[in-house]
Amino acid sequence: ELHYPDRLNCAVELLDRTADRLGPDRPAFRTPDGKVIGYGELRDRVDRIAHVLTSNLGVVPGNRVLLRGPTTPHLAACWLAVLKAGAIAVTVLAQQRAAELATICSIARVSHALCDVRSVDDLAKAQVPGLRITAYGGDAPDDLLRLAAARPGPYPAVDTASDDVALIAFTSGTTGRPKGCMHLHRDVLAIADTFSRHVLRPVPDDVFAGSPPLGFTFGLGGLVIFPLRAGASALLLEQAGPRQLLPALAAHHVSVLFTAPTAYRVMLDQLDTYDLSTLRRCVSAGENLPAATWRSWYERTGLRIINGIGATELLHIFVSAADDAIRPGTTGVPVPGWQARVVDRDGTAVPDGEPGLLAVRGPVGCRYLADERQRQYVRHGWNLTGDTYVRDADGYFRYVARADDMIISSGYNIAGPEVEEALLRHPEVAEAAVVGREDELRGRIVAAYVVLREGSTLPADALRAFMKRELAPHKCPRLITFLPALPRTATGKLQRFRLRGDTPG
Ligand code: 3SK
Repeated sequence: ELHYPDRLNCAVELLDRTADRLGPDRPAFRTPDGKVIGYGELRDRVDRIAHVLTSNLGVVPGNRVLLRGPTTPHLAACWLAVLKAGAIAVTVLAQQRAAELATICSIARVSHALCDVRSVDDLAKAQVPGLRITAYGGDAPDDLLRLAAARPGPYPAVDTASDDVALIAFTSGTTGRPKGCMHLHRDVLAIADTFSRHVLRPVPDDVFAGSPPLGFTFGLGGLVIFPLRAGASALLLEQAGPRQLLPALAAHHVSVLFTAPTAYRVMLDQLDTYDLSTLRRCVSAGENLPAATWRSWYERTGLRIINGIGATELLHIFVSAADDAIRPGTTGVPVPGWQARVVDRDGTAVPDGEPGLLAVRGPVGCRYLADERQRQYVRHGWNLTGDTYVRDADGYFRYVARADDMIISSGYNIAGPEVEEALLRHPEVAEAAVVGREDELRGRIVAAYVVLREGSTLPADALRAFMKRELAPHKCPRLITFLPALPRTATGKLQRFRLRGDTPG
């Protein structure tokens, strides 16, 4: 069990303690142009920003401060400064536009915003009453970084309680109105002291990098919280698509990679051109990792991808596996400090080998901000993630589908992801999504949406014939549609409801 003192400011623990322990010159952040920001320089920057927040902008402990911008050391410094000032960081994605930002600001009662100068327009368009927006990274005399340069150095961090709210992370899931998930100062440390400490086991020489943005807790953990807690450094990339990632990994000697299954698939096509010899940990989350992707990556790199399931509601990853304990095709076992089980709709555990709902509990719990959906997510003290899983006799958890992605066709229960895995085994298939579509005769039919690899002209009939060799006839897609790209959320999750033709619920 994790024990934290009653008074705790997680920014002090992540930044000041590490700077004191390892020295100010130890690299904290790196940028693609080769700049290195040491822990001492980062602390100085954070403290000056915290002074601006308090003295120039009138931020007081408990204020909610929205943070918006591409993944840069400035954004990370703003996040740390907000926490040091005892305020609450509300992280959003660069892709979120005016209407969604307005909803988020209203739900979280945001009073201030720190926004990269390049992303100010949409926020201004949101016209949030009373919102004080301060831009950073521009030339204006009142630019946050200019104001910060004029402030004194050390800032005495606000003495927060370990169970004060530190951040509100928004999720709209794959559908629906955004939900704000409140996380405490101790939660921020808990994800580092469970998943990162036991599964990643980082060392100070590690260089972290990856594609998830800091507005997604997958990225905030992997690119800020975990490296700082370990005294390691992170390469922060504004452009981190699969094609930008590979050259950056090679050029900056990255050792710990965070990205999503699709990026691993895309990178497989170009691996030969790059020297990835410094890479030692590859984490995949955000979506189910197909076993075929795991195997190809292992064959080509000798690296075993660390699969994991996490949730914004629980801040980071809670089921995963490390090193030799990894079993391809499964997500893993509960991360030390976490418990997981598979239950039926009444919350009763189902026998091993049978599908049911994934229920987890651990050091971080779901706390929706003023949202009645809390009652659906937390039942009998367990968090229900909305995923269907099977636990095998060895205690390994295997993903079946999102609970609402099971397709019932002619009385058969078909898991969309199983059909997607089979499609992905075809060498010309780059991405696949499978949903149930209404059908008068069968209730629903299996419909596949497929993105082919560049240059492929594979006909639907050839893919149909391939699928007949891979799967039982009732699981084979009756409808195959080729698309140039699949619809995804800003955090890269597939929006199956769009393919089903549903309206978001
Ligand atoms: O939503 C997810 O899938 C996720 C994965 C890892 C860490 C955090 C999150 C939110």
